[in-house]
Amino acid sequence: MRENLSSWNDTIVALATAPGLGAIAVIRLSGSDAIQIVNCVFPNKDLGQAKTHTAHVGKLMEGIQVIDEVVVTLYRAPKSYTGEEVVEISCHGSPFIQDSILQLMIQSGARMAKPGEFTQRAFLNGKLDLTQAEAVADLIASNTEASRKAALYNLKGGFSTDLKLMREKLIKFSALIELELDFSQEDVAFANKKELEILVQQLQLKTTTLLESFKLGNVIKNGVQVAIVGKPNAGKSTLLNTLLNEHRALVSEIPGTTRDTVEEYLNIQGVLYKLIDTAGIRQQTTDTIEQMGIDKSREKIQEADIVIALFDVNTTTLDQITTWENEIGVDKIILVGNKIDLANKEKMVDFQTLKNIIFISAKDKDNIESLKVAITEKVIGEGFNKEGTIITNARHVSSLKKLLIALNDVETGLIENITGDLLALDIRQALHYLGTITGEITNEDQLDFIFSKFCIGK
Ligand SMILES: Nc1nc2c(ncn2[C@@H]2O[C@H](COP(=O)(O)OP(=O)(O)OP(=O)(O)O)[C@@H](O)[C@H]2O)c(=O)[nH]1
Ligand SMILES: [Mg+2]
Repeated sequence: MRENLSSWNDTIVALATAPGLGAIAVIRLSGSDAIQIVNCVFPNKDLGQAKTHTAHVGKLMEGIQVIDEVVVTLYRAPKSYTGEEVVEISCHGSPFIQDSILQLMIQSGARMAKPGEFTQRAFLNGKLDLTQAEAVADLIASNTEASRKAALYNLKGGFSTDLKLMREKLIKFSALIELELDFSQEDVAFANKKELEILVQQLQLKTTTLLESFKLGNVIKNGVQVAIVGKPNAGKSTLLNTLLNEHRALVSEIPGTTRDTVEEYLNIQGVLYKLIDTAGIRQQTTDTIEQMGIDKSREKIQEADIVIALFDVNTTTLDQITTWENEIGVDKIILVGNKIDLANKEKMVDFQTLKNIIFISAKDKDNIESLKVAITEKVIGEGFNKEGTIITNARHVSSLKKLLIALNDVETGLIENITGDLLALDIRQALHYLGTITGEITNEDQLDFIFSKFCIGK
């Protein structure tokens, strides 16, 4: 069991299902008095005698008044989510009943749980490590297949398994080096410095890979920003509508129709994209509102992860396309030639000399699938289907960065052949940062911050 970091001997209660009307709702209690509190208002059976993992039907009573007929499920410590005595009351889903039961539980001695307090208790009782607890929050918040998968992988301990292995190996070395210090008079060497050097290099590589995966992890969690930019009338708003399959943005043959940006979310193959339709960019305009729109479009180009540079194949020259490519950068840009339904063959042959252009008709919804494939490839590249851990949490990134610095110090120390006591200090520092990720090393403020982001009842 982990160190007792807060006063959590009391019994907490919260609604575990979404608030509002539903067929049924679940109210959960956790703490040493959980069973007793419910037992007091559940006259049908003596729950005090009931075994763990059993369900019981009966009436919840407030004095002589029946509040609801419910199913009570018991989980006795330590075989429960939190590791404490847990009771789940499945009641009828009216908000009035939910509220009445919560009040009844509070009158009987429970207190309202803080956000994430159930999971916090699970952590404090050693049921989950910190990355797993954080994965619970991510799983609840996940809104795409990809973010669900990443969270689930971490919940199963995928991420922390990697780190724990690293930590164990390093602890072994730390112990050997500290042993040497005890025998310093006798000039013995327990730790093989060459092996330590190899281990440190492996750890550096692993840490760097984990840090790099955050780019993708962040994208999975928060969505990829895709700006659609181009000259006025290129068909940007038409493309947005086609991708979304709805008439979201205004379309007209008048250049300069879109003034402010229009943003909508789209899910392609389990990844969330934020599509941003922008005002058409032209070199010169006397219209101040249009100019403001153009400035904003340029801002969006900077901010976006991907930029779809859309051009009308009938009015655009090869030079103009090359200019776009240079300005936006090959990494970000997807070149898309629009209005192929109006194009003449000679003009199209011209464009064929440039690779990587996708030709579409936004209006006729022609070749839109190829564009979606190009978008997916751009973000995900080969990285996505690769096995392995994806970091999705900013707290982990910050600890991993510090870990990398500490590992570099160990490496430098080895090269410069520093004394054992200094080397041991650097290794301990690296161990510390590894521990802060999985929660072996933590403090109350940090925990409160992490769990405050959970919803109440989890
Ligand atoms: N023939 C044809 N017309 C298109 C196509 N895509 C867009 N259009 C037409 O081109 C005109 C301009 O389309 P919009 O989608 O408003 O263009 P925009 O790039 O958003 O223009 P601004 O908002 O002014 O910058 C409209 O009349 C569309 O119907 C296409 O693939 N083929
Ligand atoms: Mg537009």
